[in-house]
Amino acid sequence: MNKHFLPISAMLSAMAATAQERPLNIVYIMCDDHSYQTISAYGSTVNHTPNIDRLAERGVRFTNSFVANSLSGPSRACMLTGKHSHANGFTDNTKRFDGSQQTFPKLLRQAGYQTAMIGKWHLVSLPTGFDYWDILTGQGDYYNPTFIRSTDGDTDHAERLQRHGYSTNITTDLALDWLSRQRDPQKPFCLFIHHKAPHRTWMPDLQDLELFSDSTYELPSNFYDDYSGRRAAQEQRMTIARDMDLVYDLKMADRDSTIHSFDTTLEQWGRAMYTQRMDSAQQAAWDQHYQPIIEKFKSDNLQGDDLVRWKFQQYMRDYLRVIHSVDRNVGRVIDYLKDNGLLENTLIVYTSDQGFYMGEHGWFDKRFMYEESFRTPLIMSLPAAYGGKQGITSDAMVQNIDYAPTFLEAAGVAVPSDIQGESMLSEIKKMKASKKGSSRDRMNETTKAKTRALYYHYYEYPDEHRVNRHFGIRTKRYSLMRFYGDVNQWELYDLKRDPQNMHNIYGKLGTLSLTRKLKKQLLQLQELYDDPIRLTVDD
Ligand code: SGN
Ligand code: CA
Repeated sequence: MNKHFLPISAMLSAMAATAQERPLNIVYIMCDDHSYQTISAYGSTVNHTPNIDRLAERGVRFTNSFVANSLSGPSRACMLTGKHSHANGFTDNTKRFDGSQQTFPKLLRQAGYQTAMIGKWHLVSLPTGFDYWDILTGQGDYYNPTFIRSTDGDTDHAERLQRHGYSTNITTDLALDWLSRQRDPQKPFCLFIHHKAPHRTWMPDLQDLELFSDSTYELPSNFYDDYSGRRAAQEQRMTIARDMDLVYDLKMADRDSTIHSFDTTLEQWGRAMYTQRMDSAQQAAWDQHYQPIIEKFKSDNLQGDDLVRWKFQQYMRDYLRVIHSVDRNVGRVIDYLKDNGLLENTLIVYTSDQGFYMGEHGWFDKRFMYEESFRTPLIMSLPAAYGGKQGITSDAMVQNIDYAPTFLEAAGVAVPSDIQGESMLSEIKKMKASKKGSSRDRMNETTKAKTRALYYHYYEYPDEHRVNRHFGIRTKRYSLMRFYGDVNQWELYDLKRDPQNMHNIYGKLGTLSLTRKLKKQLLQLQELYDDPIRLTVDD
């Protein structure tokens, strides 16, 4: 039969078959410290992120997405290896990643993928498993940042170079340049775009400085948390009131140095940060925005709670400006893929290395197994031809150790048995699976992901914000955590009644059998994952 006379349904299925045969590309966009509270697809009340929302409209938004260890380096190591921190060795930011170990980019590369890593890396050792890498040094700088690049993936060929401009724009420029000019178009690819933004000290792009200047933000309802019943929370050093610095964090680097930090080193760093890296034009634009704020701040001479409230507003404005630039750059990536015919065979992921406090408990930073920092935004947009569904929300319990097996399965690469995470692909293809499988299969698949308990272990203490070490288990309804080291304490939360982790009910009347059950499950997870640090059940 002449193909022009094929019925439309047959033509559509032929098109789908062709798309299925094209290997799937992966674009993995990860920010540093982006809170789900500041993404409109996640119900933000303070800003709009139309481009991140575009991804949610095209894919699956996970509402129960968590990390395994709420800190940058550890999170990245979990993501690369699909293993918890004790298993991949990168337990805190002082460690050095052992790049000789198995990672999913290496496995994809062996299977014929081209791999590239651009932006914040933060694993101390240089990247392995990539054909191209162009990484920010350390935490990276917002302005005129220094990169280390290897155009063939070989560390011996690495070169340092400083680039002019704003980090989020440059990282995106490099990613688009790699896509358009440097990759081999015959091969499928996996591209990491890792932004420094919106990490402390939340420095906006010059073009966004005037945004939100007139906005004021409501304090979270638990901003004045007194941390009663939670000793580790009493010990931390990450409050907006006490630990967020006027010069260093909030940019009140006045010319005559009358505004002081609570710490002289921090003040010196702050003053240097806002002068030394910028060129004269950048500096002038920066000063034009901040100097009047500095002058007003001085003349207002705020004290006590008025000062704390001012700090919160200033923090929010800068953070949201930085997010505005992230969102714009996510839009550039989506547009590029669309304009170049890549949207229909590319899995696009948007996430952060952990969540972040936007004043909840009076805090900035992360680390705790409390909700805002344990959770992380996660959106996965898989093209329809690969079974992806649009505009879906999944409440399955997922964690960043699950990304590696998900990407491997999506690429048709076998998942090694030592990977500890579980593929989320069936959640991403949920509707398709439910049409195909029997109702029993469907139940099993859904129940497992939905009722799964997650394991958490945080190690970095006392630096830098004095959050005690802790591990714990998170079921759909409860969080049980055990702080150890200087503070030895159990905490238990019923998240249905107490979603903000305000009331530690450990040891309270009526919680004994629940606690026993959760401790047993926690121990089972520690055994399953082979964590050498364990508790005894009656500990
Ligand atoms: C830096 C920050 C800390 C932050 C850590 C870890 N201080 O040390 O506030 O908690 O990074 O963040 S700063 O003075 O250097 O800004 S992480 O996301 O990279 O793990
Ligand atoms: Ca981070």
